[in-house]
Amino acid sequence: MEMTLRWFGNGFDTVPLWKIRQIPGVTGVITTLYDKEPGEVWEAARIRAMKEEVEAAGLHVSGIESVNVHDAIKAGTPDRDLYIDRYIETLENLGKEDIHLVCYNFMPVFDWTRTELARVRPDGSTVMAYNQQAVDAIRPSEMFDAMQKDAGGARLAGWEPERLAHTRELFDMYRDVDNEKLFENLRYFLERIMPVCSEYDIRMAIHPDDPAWSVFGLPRIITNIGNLRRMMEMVDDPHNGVTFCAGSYGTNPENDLPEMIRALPGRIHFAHVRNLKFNSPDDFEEAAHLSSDGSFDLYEIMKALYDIGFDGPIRPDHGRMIWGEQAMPGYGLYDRALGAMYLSGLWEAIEKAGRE
Ligand SMILES: [Mn+2]
Repeated sequence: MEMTLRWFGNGFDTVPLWKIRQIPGVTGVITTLYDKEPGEVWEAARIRAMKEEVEAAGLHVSGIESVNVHDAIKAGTPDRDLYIDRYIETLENLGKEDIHLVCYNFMPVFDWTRTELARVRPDGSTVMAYNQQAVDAIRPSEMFDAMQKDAGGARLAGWEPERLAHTRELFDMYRDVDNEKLFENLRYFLERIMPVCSEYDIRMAIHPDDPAWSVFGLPRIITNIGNLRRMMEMVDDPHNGVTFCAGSYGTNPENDLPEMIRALPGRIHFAHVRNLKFNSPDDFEEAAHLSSDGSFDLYEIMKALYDIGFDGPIRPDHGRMIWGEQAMPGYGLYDRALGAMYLSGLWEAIEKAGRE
């Protein structure tokens, strides 16, 4: 495995590359062109400039998170082929620049959903949290405003204001899309992009829906092992793989995380490893990575990744906001650096024990 950190790019991320370079063991970043809207082609020159900037800091681009998929593709509207052509062009440009991992998601309208971006924990740190009653009490059109207000001016990944200004139209687009239709649209998309992925050896790594159930009645399919198996089988190509995000699958306590990992050898291309703390079945908050701070056994998660021979990038995921840091919710430096060290420590111990 390679330890990495997500980086949103100069001008968007509060964390500079030189600080990431100083986290022991972190050799790469998972980055993006944050100003690109879904459906836009990523030009070769922009990709090259991003790569050169990262390499000048002594790091390398381990993968892209994310190249977002246009709603026309997810909803399967008649103009989807145009957007798939553009997606293919972006993949081609990434492949030519020697980038071989792309994370994406297939969530309609809303990306990841939280009801609080800064819940205060007993130690004074703040974290993102989710409460089902709070979601049930709000209209979808209010969700974006609530998130934006809490974000304190930060641009939230997956919550592009340009796109979400049209929440109502977006909901209309998905009116006739149920889980079956969404699966079908995903299959169509994957079948069209697999040739370019094979040509440039680009591993596509779908990110799970977060939380792992339907929100506001919208269809959601990347939620459990049964659906993942279906997705792997419907386009049976090693380039059709997953991002194993512990915090997203873990929102549903029925998902046995180590068991899921063991069921997906060769198809996990990227891992997000973090912890959640459940206060009740309907309420969870993000915790420190340390197992004892939350509800997951991070040792067992890392052990399962080790046992299946996982060799892709891992990144610590959402961190708490600690030590007075001001940053995009979930994406400060300090707690993610602690997370990276903890995960590296677990990995070292597992690896050495495995050699005995
Ligand atoms: Mn994730």
